[in-house]
Amino acid sequence: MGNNKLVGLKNQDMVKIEEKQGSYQQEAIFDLKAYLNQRKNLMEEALDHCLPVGKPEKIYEAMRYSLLAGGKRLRPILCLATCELAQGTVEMAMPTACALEMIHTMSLIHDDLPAMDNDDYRRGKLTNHKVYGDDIAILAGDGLLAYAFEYIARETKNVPPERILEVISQVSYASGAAALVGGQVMDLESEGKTDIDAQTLTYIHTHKTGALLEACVLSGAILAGASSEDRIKLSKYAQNIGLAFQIVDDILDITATQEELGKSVGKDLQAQKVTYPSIWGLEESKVQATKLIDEAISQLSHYGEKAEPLRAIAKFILNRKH
Ligand code: GRG
Repeated sequence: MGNNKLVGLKNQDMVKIEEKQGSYQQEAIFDLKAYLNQRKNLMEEALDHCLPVGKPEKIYEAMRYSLLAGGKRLRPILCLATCELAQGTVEMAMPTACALEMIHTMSLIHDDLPAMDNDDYRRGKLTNHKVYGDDIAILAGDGLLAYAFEYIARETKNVPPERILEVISQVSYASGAAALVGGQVMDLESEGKTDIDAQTLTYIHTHKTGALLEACVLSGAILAGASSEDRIKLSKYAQNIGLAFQIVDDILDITATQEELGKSVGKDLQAQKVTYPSIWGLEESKVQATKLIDEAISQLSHYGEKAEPLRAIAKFILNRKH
């Protein structure tokens, strides 16, 4: 997405987009709240069960500390919702959903370390290294990453083995140097540089944030045996919500409070980091996020009612306050 698309928006367009955000907000509050609450509770229970305390206790406690620290559980919820949309069941997708949250959590633990973003708070609690020390925090992340794949391989039931293998391949790709890790490296290398353009920023975020969100959607589809046509549509849905998610994240870093986010705010400005709002401004960033959500939802047009959860999640991503 280049800057050229962003210039020349008429006031009328802005008004329409704001009206749309408002109507998304109204629709979303009604159906989505109950759905997300129910799914979040389901995930909390599954996550609590998936990682019992073993020996040495300290490492399991550190892993559980961050895994069970709350969070929106958006990634596993996306995996379950996509599996159901593609005629699969919650049971088929649950081990993968738990594994995706383990990988997301490990990336947060490592991201918060002094060698990376150096944060004291995450999900409203002290960060892992603040409680357990840098050494155990690194190992808690490593433990969660390894266990995620063990858990998919060992616990997925009633799914043909070739689909499980494909999911493992997809999720490991999304976690590695070609995606999540690579995006983080580019992000670290961009720090302190003021000449980062929107294209580079988009590279960082499609890799650092978008790839795992896409793997959540795709793995649900793969487990259910979705056709390649469906997978293409669902991938496009995921890519659009992934980028919108990050634009909203950048906006919230400026507009939300520490209490709302459960982590330090204003970090991007403090670090003079290039973000979407720093390139486009706040209003234009909202316009762009809205367009991406519209595009995501348009990919679901011929799934009818069945796709309501994925539509609602897309709207939630746009309107979230944390
Ligand atoms: C995965 C092998 C491997 C290494 C990790 C540290 C690192 C490499 C990557 C950093 C990735 C990172 C922290 C990306 C930011 C993604 C993001 C916007 C997180 C916030 O997600 P939310 O809002 O958080 O869904 P909750 O707490 O609700 O789950």
